[in-house]
Amino acid sequence: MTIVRIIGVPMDFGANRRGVDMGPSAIRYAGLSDELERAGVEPVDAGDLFVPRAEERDPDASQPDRGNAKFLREIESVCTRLADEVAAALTEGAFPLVLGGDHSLAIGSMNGSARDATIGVIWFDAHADLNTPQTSPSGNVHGMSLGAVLGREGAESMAWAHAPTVSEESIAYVGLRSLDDRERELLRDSDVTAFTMADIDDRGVTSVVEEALAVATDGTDGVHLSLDLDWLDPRAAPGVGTPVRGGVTYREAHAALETIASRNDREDVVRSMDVVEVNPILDERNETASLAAELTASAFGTRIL
Ligand code: HAR
Ligand code: MN
Ligand code: MN
Ligand code: MN
Repeated sequence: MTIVRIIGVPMDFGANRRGVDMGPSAIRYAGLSDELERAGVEPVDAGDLFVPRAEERDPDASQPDRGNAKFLREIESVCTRLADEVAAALTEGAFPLVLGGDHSLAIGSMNGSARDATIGVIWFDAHADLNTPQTSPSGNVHGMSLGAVLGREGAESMAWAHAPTVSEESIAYVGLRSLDDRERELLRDSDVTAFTMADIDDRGVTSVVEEALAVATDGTDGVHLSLDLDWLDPRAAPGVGTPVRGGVTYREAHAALETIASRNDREDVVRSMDVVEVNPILDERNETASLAAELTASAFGTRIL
């Protein structure tokens, strides 16, 4: 039976709103382990990584020459330790499931997943997270995870984040609908595959996810799945810091993750996953955290019959 090692990362250094640091505990409280057991895998909770308290840190204490990127030193420290944890889980034969926390943590999970393998990435998100400290309008590192991992121009101050075994050709976005102007240019000039909400409208979420899987598995050893809860429509997932109208519905989200599960049933392709951006302070009765737990289980194959 697949052992799923749960790694909590209570970090909000990469986001502009306090609260995502409580995500891991809200998702656990919502019954993640039970959901995973029902999906036929064995959860083992490794606890939370140590993350310093934001109140004790100065966002600009990083380095003045590092461009527009807040809490860069703190994020580097967390992501470096997370990469080690993810790589260790894989070496020991477990599936690393990372609970966030803000999406900057994906720098750590992708680096860990790609340490001894060439990986593809599927990015369920309203946002592309392709900024660099040079292009970011906000300085929030959760909007730069992929820009940094790809080592894009302008991300020199984040050289530690570059994962050479992740290439643009093996990355697929699903559900994009909010890009900064500079980010749109970066995306157009890249070899990353982007399926927007309009593609989901046209072709249906199942076929879009199948295509994303084709992109991320072609020539790779496995796939890292990154699930940002703001991918969903805010009516289904209100507890996120940067909601964008027009996202996938509750049912489309399940269908998407079930499509991943059924592909994975035939052939093990997904090797690691993160579930990020749940903000319990902004949530309604923990429903976004519950949804995060449900969708995670769907990725492992919840069955109705
Ligand atoms: N693109 C914007 C920025 O860089 C907003 C990005 C972020 N929000 C997220 N990421 N939750 O997916 O600031
Ligand atoms: Mn994101
Ligand atoms: Mn997002
Ligand atoms: Mn590279």
